[in-house]
Amino acid sequence: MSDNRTTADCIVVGAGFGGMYLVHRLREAGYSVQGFDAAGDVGGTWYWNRYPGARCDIPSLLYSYSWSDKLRHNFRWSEKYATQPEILEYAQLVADTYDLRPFFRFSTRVESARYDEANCEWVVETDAAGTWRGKYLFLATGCLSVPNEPDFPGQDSFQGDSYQTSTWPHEGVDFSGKRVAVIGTGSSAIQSIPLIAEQAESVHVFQRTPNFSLPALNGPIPEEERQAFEAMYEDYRAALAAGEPGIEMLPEDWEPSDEELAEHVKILWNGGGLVSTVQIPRLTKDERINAAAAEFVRERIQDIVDDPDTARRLTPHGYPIATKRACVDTNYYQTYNLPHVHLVSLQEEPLVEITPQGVKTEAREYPVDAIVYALGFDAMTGALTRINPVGRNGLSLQDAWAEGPTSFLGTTVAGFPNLFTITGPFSPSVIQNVILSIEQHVDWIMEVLARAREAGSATIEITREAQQQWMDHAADEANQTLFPQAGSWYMGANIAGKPRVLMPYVGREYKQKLDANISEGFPGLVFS
Ligand code: NA7
Repeated sequence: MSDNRTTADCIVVGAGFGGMYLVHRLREAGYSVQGFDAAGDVGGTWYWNRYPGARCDIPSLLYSYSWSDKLRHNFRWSEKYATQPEILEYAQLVADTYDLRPFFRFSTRVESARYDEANCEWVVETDAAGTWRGKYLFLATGCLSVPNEPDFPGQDSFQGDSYQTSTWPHEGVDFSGKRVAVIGTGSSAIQSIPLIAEQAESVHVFQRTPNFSLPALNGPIPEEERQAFEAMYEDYRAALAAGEPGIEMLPEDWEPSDEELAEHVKILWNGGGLVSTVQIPRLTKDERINAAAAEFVRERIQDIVDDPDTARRLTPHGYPIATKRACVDTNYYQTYNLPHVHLVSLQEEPLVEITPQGVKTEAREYPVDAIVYALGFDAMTGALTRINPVGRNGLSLQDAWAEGPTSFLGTTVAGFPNLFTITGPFSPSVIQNVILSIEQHVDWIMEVLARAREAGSATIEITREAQQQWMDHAADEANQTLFPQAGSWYMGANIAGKPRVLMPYVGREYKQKLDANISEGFPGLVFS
C-alpha cells in the first residue's frame, strides 16, 4: 500500500500460512490490516528453508488449506511429499488468488511491540516501516522460524564456505568436488544429506543424537489416489470440523497381543511417515507399544546400513520413538553405504572447535571445504520472545515467560490484551498438521473478534485463572505421555537455558475445546 498510514485495526506479523489466512479473514470481516514480514515475499518457513531436499513431512494433499475450494481446484501437488519450491509456489498462489500482498510490507522486521494501556492499542516498531499502531496485534510468526545459530568455538576462522539449512542461499549451492561437513542430524540434515552426497567429493556427518527416520516412499501422486481423495474430501473436511483426525485409525483402547503389535508397527515402513505414527494407538503413551515400534525401526536401520559400526552409531536409543519428531526421508540410511559418506558420532568424539581447515573433534581434525549447519530452531516460542511484546504494567513476554511459556489455548496470554498468537505454545501446532492448527486458531480468533465487535469492547483479555486452568490441563495431558522423556525441541531442550516444558498441547480433543469455548460464550475471556 502506498499511502502514508501508520495505523490499522489489525497488525499481523508473519506472511506464512498463518498470516495469510488471518489477513484474508480479517479483510473479509472489514478490518483494516497491516502485515509485516522480514522475508521478501510470502511463504514463512518455506521462504527461508531452501536447502536441497527440503520437503513437507505431511502428505501434500493434507498439507493444504481446507477453507478454499478455489485453491484446491487450481493447484495440483505433483508428489506425495511436496518439495519446498512447490510449497512456496502454493503459498504464492494463495497470495495471488486472494490479493494478499498489498496488505504486507515485506523485508520489514517487527522489532518490538508495546501495549499502550491508555489508548488500548499496540505500538509496533519496525526496522523499515517506522512505528505502527493497531488495536489488535497478531503474531503469526511460526513455530520453526528462528534458527538455532551455530556458536562453535573458532567458527569465524573457517576458511571454507559456511551454510545454514534454515537460511539457504536463494541461488542454491553447488557442492561438486567439495569436501562437506554437515553438523546436525534432524529433519533438515536427513533430507539434505542424500542430495549433498550426490554432488560432493566427500561428506562427513557430525551426529549428536541419532534420530528415528521413516522412509517417505515418495513419488508422483497416482491419479487414482488423487481421485479417491477428491471423492472423500467432504467427509475429510467434516471430520476435521468435528475435531477428528480425518485419517484411518484403530480405536484408542486397542490392546494388541505382542504378535499383533509386531505386525501393526510395520506400517511405519509403508511411506505414511508421521501419519503412520499417529495410526499406532498410544504410541507416545504406552511403553510397550512404543518399544515395539522403536525396535522395528532399529532393525530396519541394521538391515539397510552395511557397515555394522555405522549402523550401531545411527541407531537411536535412550528416548521413545516419536517423542522427538520422527523424520521422513528418501535414502537417508542408504546414503551411509556410499564410500565417500562418513558418520562421526559426537557422543564418541565430542566436537572441540571449528578450525580454519575444518571440524575438530576430540579424536581428530576433519579438513573440509564447506560446513552445513543443520542445527534446528528456537522452536515455538523463539519468534515471540524475540519481538518480546510488553503488555500491561510494563511486563514483557520474556519476563512473563522466564519460568516457561504460559498461554490460554495457545492463542492468547494473560497480561497481554488484544494480542493473539497463531499456533502458540500449549496448542497442538506442530503435533498435528500445522495448516490445520493454523485454521483452527484463525477461525477461533475471528469468533472472538466478532464477539468483541458486537459488544463494542476496547479490550479482550484472558484471566490468569482461566490461563492457569488450561496450563494445568495441558500439563496433565503431557504427563500422561512419553514426550517428557526426550530432549527434544518440543521440550525446549535443544536451546541452552530454555525452560523445559512440553510446548505442544498433546490432548486429543483440542478442536472440541475450542468449539466449546465459542459455544459457551468464551469463558475466561474478558471483553471490556
Ligand atoms: P532439529 O530437528 O532440531 O535438528 C537439529 C539437529 O542439530 C539435531 O540433530 C541436534 O542434535 C543438532 N544440534 C543442535 N545443536 C547442536 C550442537 N551444538 N552440536 C551438535 N549438534 C547440534 O532441526 P531441523 O531443522 O533438522 O528440523 C526441525 C523441524 O523442521 C523438523 O522436526 C521438522 O518438523 C521440520 P540433538 O538432537 O539436539 O542432540
